[in-house]
Order: sequence, then structure tokens, then C-alpha cells
Amino acid sequence: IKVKRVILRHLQMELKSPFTTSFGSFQKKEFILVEAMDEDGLSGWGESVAFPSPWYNEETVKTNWHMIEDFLLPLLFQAPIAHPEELRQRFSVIRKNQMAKAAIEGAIWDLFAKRQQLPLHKALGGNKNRIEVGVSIGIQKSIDDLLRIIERYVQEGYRRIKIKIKPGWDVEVVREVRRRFPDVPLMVDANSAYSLEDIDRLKALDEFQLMMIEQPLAPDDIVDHATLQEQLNTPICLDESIHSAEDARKAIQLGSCRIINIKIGRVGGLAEAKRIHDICKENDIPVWCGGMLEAGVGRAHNIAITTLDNFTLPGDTAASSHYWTKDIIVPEVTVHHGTITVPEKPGIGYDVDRQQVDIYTSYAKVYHA
Ligand code: OSB
Ligand code: MG
Repeated sequence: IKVKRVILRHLQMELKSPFTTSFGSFQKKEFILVEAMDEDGLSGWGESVAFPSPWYNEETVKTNWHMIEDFLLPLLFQAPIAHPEELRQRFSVIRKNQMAKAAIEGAIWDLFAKRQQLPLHKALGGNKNRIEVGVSIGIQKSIDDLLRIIERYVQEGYRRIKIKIKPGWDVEVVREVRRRFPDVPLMVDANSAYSLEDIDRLKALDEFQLMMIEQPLAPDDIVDHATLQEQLNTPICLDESIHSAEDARKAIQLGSCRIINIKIGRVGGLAEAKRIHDICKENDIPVWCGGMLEAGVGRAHNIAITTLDNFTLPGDTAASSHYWTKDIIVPEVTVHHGTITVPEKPGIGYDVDRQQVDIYTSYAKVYHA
């Protein structure tokens, strides 16, 4: 692959309803869309999952733009690429900035798969034509509101319900949800809102048959999580704490979790996501694909990686219509009975709707090799 040209676009999209976590609430999605073109005029697409402010991790839309423009594109243009897995090595001279790296790498994977006439999931070694998905529900104004929303998604057939928790919106809320939905596959995500001092509160969650508790403790921690996991019956799932396959290996060795949420952006790309998948598989740790409120391009990448066989738990890849009035891909991602049919067209498997992209674009810049 010889990349001739890259276009970075800054997009702004409005979520249908505000998304609230233990860190706050937002309704505007801003992100960078990457288009990489080869010498034959084929385009590959990638999406940065960094948010405008660094509440989830330290990256932002602006730091991603800077890293891509000033460091990653010069490396990308430096030499042709035989296989997208080479980028992991090539980008390794730059520390961290996983989301920036993943956005570029994702576009190159799409281009690579299109050149091979393969759907991305096949290029990655996946082996499913349908994937099971769940839905992640933010913190609501009242328990009644939450119960109504859960009711809707259960009726739509989502395979598991995830609710966000924080101190003061946890045990009582989960108790009410369980009372109303005794059998629904249920999990909670704390986005690091607790510390070991809250251990009694977290242990109180053990009585509700949760599938897992996601990222209860600090975003850089695997030591306290190991202490916590020892005292909890509910499996801990790590999200923010896992940035690489090495992190996954260490967390597994320490007993910090029994499940891992893989986000392509958080770990620096599809190749690293695959490595984490493989290490987890060797150690009987199931994985699932997390979400970052992606638009269609990022969603398509998530669907592709979920076809790997150790993605045995439903992920956060909900339907396009759960987030957006109109997505940037055609067709949009739809969910039937809690499953998404994996597209078989080459590359990400969906067409990018350029007209819609233009509508959402606030500025763009072209870079030549
Ligand atoms: O922690 O998994 C998370 C959304 C934004 C940032 C972090 C998280 C989430 C979600 C929603 O839980 C996932 C989605 O629907 O895309
Ligand atoms: Mg999470």
C-alpha cells in the first residue's frame, strides 16, 4: 500500500440524548474522521474515538490532530506498507497516543482489506456472520426513567444491559433494576468512580447476579483491582486500565480482572486489539468490544473485530439509530433480536455517505505524501 493522500476532517454530530457517566454529561460528539487514499484512488476510513476533553483518557480531539499531523502522517508517508500490522512497529517510536494511532491504522486496514477484496472481518481472521450486542445506558435523572429506558431495550432484544454507576447511583438503583428485570443479563460500569475505601459498597453489588463490574477503580490501576477481585464474587472487567497486550498480560497474571473490554482506540489499533484478544483467549479470559459513542466508521471497525472467536460476550455496539438521527454510513448499522449481521462487502463493509460527512464537517485538511 502506497498512501498518496490523507484527508483529516473534524466532524460534529449531535447525540439523540445526552450521555451521562460518573464524569459528567455530554450531547455533542466531536471527532476526527481519517480518509487515506492509495495510488489507485481507493479510500480507507478510520475514526478517532478521542473526545473533546480528556475525561476518559488523556487524549483529546486536538491532541489527536496534532499527533496525526505532526508525527504519524510523516511516518505513514515514509515508506509503503505491505501489511497494516507493520504500523504498530512503525508508530512505536511515538509513546502512547493510542487513539491517534488507531485512527490512522484503522484507515489502512480498510484500504488493505479493500485492495484484497476482503471484508475487514475476514482480513482480521474473524469467523462469525452475526454478532451479539448489548447496550450501554447512561446515568438518568430518576430510577423510573432508567427502568423505562431499560424496558425499551429489553423489548428491542439487546442481549445485555449495561448501566453506568457512581457513588450515590449504585446499589439502590441496581436493586430496583433487578427487582423489575430479575433475569435480564445485567452489568454495571463505574468509569473509575470508586476506590478501595468503597469496598463494602462494591461488595453489596454481589447479591444481584451481575455479569461483571466494569472499571470500578482508578484508570491506571491493576494492583488495587486485584485486591478487590479477591474479595468480590462478581467478575471485574477492565476498560480504562488496559492500554496494550502487555497491560492485559500483567492484569491477568495479577488477577486484576476476569473479563476485558477491548476498545480499538484505547489500545492503539486493530492489531493490538487482536493481540489482547489472543492473550485473553490463551488464559480463558472472555472479551467483548467496548464503545466510544462512535459514528458509522468506528462502529464498522468494532463489528469487524467482534467476529474474532474469543469475543464471547455481547459488546456495546448498539444500532446507529440508538445514537444518531442520521449516521455517516450506508446502510446504517441495525440490530435485530440483539444481533448485527456482519457485512460482507470489502473493507469496513459499509459505504461512507460523503454528503452526510460534508454536512457534519466543520473543517478539513488534505495532506500529500
Ligand atoms: O466506559 O465504556 C465506557 C462511552 C463513552 C466513553 C466510555 C464508555 C462509554 C460507554 C458507551 O459505555 C459505549 C457506547 O455505546 O458506545
Ligand atoms: Mg467502560
